[in-house]
Amino acid sequence: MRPYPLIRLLCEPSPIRPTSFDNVAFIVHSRPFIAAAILTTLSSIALTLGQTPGPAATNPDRMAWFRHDKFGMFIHWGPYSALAGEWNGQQIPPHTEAEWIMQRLNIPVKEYRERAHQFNPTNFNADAWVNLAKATGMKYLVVTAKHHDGFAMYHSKVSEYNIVDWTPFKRDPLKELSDACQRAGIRFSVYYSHREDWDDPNGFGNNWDYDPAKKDFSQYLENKSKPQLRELLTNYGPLGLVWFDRGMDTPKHAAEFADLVHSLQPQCLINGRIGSYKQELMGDYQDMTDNGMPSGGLEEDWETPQTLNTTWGYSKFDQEWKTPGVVIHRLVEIVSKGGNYLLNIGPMADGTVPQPSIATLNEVGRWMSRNSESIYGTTASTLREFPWGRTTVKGSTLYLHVFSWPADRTIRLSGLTNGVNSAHLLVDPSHKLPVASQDGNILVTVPVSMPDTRDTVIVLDLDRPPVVDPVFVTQDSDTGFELNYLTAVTSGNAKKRFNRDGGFHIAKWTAPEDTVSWFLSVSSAGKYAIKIRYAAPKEWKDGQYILTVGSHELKNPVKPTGDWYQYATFDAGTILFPKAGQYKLELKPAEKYSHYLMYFESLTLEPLE
Ligand code: FHN
Repeated sequence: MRPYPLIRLLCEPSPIRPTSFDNVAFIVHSRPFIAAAILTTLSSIALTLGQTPGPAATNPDRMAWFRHDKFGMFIHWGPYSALAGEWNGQQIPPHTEAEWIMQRLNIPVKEYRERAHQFNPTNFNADAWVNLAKATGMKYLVVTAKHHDGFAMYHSKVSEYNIVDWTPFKRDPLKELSDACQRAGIRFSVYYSHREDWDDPNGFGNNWDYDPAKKDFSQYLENKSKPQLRELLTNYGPLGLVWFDRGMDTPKHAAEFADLVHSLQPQCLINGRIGSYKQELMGDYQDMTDNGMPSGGLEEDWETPQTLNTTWGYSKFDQEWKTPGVVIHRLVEIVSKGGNYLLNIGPMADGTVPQPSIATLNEVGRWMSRNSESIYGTTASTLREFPWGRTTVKGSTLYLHVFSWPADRTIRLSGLTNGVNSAHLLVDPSHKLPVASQDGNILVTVPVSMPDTRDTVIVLDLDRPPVVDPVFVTQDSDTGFELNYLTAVTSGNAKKRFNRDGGFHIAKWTAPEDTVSWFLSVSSAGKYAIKIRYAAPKEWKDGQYILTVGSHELKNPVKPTGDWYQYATFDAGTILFPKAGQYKLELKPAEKYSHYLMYFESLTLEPLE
């Protein structure tokens, strides 16, 4: 079939002409906002400030499997699974993580250890878990080797407080899981709580049994945490990744753990929770907050850990199971935004997986067995979210994931400038679907009834990888513009990123070629006040930024705001849009710096008169 002609949206960038800006004038305000300069101690972060900015070890080679696989199984399992949300007649509060029971109910170490003594999961079958992951379409598995309770779920020589030496079970589930993963072709990985340990007198977190003033954290690190990590990296074959949690407070400690991992297994990935959540995130990729879903557009590798009900470890009280449809939609949503889905199961004390989890995962697996081509190896879609569903991309193939079947049998795609060679149902390539273009939209005609009521996937064979028109930010007649990472177009090293404190921002830009642009559809001519919101530690104070519209330029210094993610708003001058129309606004570093320009959050343009 001949490709359809190039289709363009009405609001395309071409009408933007230099002449649009002829009358634009900038006036630099001399009264900048005073930032809330909370200059907390910066000594602990000085280490990373001098280094090349950015996540410590993003290595495309190492990342290849992670970028392809998309879907993993998380397993939270330990002595807390036997308590199942209750201890001595006391129940953990609703929606509390059951694996936190020791801390929530301040169970004394002695008593928790007694309960751990009785842990005997005689029905544990590693192949059953791994086969469940495989049948669901999951490609990697991350199991708790040690959670915050300090109990090792593998045979550790470092501490007898482990499942082999401390319980009647006497087997090493991690060894069995690692072997089962190898048999099934699933990538084996471990979760290790490296900072938090409620059993160790020097570990972080237990202040009900141990006096924090008497703790020697380095003793814990050197005598338990690092040696146990070394065991895991030595005795369980190649690990896909080490999943750290509740990061180290100092970059120095985090770097020691990262070095340990890479000295023993150079290909092993490290998640972003290895270091402090309040500083520049380290690791090969970033984890969203628990059950977190970004609005979209992130330009770094990421994953979101999510629960199947509301807790990670098993709780007999929590029956709020997600349906297969919800899980499939989340998987697609995450993958359409370029992320990985790490979906948790919380096995019970006897080693079996709760039946509702199995039922849901089996259904998801059925969907994956027909549609996984639209998940594995795909990349984020730059198309907008549509009311009917989401899109994923693989080269010149665009997958339309239709969650709601259109009553008029027409799927409308706006913003895509490509030609379309053909369209068909993924489950039936011989079933070609008619494609047309109308008013800048691509229209795909679908059958009357929805073949898969959860998500029917339609495959579009495009003339080249998708090229999407930029989004024009519009304004109501009397309000201004809010410009943030979502509508920004980045180039060079400027990247849209996640951070634990501020949510999302733009970072990694260090030179004038690292630009961030917005396309504005200005409906009210006139003067606008510009406010810029960002965070910048004091070491970035020599930076200057340039705002450009056409040939008009505004240069301002970057003012330190205090700590890493301490955002503040500053006046950045004014701008005159002489007439209604379309404009491009660009923000960039004025010169090359040895650090990021700023953690940019937003620009607002407020009409002045
Ligand atoms: O405290 C833990 C929690 O128990 C669980 O392990 C989750 C999984 O992402 N991580 C921590 C909280 O963020």
